[in-house]
Amino acid sequence: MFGFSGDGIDPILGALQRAGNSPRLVTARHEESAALMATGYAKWTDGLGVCLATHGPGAIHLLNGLYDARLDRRPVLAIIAQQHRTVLGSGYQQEIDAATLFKDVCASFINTVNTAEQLPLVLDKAIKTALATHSPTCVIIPHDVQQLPASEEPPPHSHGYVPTAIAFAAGRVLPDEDDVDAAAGVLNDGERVAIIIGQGARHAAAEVSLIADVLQAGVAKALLGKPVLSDDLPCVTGLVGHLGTVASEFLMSQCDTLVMIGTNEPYTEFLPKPGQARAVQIDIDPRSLGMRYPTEVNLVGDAAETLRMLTARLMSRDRSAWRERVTAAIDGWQDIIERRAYRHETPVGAQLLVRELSARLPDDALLAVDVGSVTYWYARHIRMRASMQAHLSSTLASMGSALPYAIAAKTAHPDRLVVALAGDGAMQMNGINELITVATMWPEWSDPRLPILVLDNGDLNEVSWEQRELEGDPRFSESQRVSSIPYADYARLLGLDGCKVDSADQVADAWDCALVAERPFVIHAVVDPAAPLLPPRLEEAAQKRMLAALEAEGTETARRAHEFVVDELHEQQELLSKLSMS
Ligand SMILES: Cc1ncc(C[n+]2csc(CCOP(=O)(O)OP(=O)(O)O)c2C)c(N)n1
Ligand SMILES: [Mg+2]
Repeated sequence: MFGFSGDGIDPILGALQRAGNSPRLVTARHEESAALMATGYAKWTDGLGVCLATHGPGAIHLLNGLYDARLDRRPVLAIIAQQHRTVLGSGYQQEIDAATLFKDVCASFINTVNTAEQLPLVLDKAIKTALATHSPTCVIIPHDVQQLPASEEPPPHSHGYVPTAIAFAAGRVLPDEDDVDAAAGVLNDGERVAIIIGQGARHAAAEVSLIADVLQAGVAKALLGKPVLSDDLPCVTGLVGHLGTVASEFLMSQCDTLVMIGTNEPYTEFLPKPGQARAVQIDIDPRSLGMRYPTEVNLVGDAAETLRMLTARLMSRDRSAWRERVTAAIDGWQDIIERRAYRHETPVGAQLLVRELSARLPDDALLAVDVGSVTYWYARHIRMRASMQAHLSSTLASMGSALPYAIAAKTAHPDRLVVALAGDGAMQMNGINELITVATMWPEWSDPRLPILVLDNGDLNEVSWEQRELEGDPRFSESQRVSSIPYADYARLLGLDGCKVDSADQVADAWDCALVAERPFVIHAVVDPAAPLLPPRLEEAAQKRMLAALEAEGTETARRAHEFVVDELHEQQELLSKLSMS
């Protein structure tokens, strides 16, 4: 349970203390972080996350982390307090209408407990609903209800009482056989098959890899699907979307058949053009089917089981020429990003830091990633493999996920290496506060290593690039500037370790130190804000907007950025042209 104290939950905290802090309460510095930790914990464990907050301001602070769970579809239970029932409606201190406030984020279940007998049934329902709907739920417990003695006995077997059980079962969801036949028909007809996977494929890596081989298909990943499949597989083109790869862009723009597995990828402009590909979609939730592409056959089912049914119906056919083109696209893209990583010297290229990390990560590492330019570098340069896992706030894309997610990872797996990747803006938003939580907790971790990379580009860089690309505006310094603070020195003040990196030749040593340090280690990397966050395909009008905006800025950084943009657009276009002629 991740939470933060307040008098509204004092009876619960007292009960936890009497129970020897079991279930365990981990205290964050801010309720938003606690809720992000609960969401992160749900992701790392593929189970339930729980957060706890007091009434009024504490409860309000939870909202963003709960929306993270809702948008990324994870089960989280929020337990919040309410003032004493005797004062509700009076406009009492810290009295808010919590049920109304949480109604949207916890739409699947929210209830106020009014008697001690009601508590078990409300908790059971809240937890089962969270697990069944992969969404956050909320239990509100007024202060005076928390103070009531809990009954040791089951409820009486009489009218007005409901006995419940803790047990939860999810069952199997399988598609209709006829639908699977129809899907197999589409795939058997396809010559150039593309697969896109999301987090819904997370228990189906072997099945995805097998069907990709049978179909000689390329596999692209949505951001949430990145940890699902090893980047070392020869069919994997990398991510799709604005932060995706040119190899995925080739795959999506040239395929004649599309298989979507457990994904709600929002950037549909990077999928095939509607009408270009015949499409089959697999999702466990029928509400998601046909919601991102005009699909021809929709299969409701568990990804692994559905893929097994589907693969058994496929005919073998020579599609090796297509697979060779996909492989050439992957190779071409790898050359491009390698060059990009080594292009910047001083300031250092953030890509170099992430790439050098990737080469050093053990197979069971856990990566907690933030929202910002680092998301691009994680997407493009980290090679997921074996039992590595990585999580971030993807659909809500809330800044400030890295540190809370890292703490949740260490809480779930104190024996594994966890690495956090964050921007300077995210670090100043909540990261430096949660570094205090890290400083409190690390001595109890059996593997105390937690390298934290802070990309100090002095900028809210991702948005600066969005200002240029989407609005054609020059970077607005007043809204974008981030002051540099000594992150590594601050870490050392807290009893952690750290170092500052401001040239390319220090990068390897920094990682080598951080990865063997006997305590959490902050790498304060002063990085180049001029590295462009280019999508794999950029329309000509947007290219012009972006370049004009950079010209209008008139700074040395903008001049360098302009040069990089021209060069990188050219190399992307060159690769795409070469591939489409092959
Ligand atoms: C809570 C929140 N506020 C604002 C944004 C909009 N936003 C997306 S990325 C970004 C910049 C992040 O800056 P930083 O952490 O320094 O990373 P950088 O892109 O500079 O590497 C902002 C402001 C957001 N996604 N979440
Ligand atoms: Mg920044």
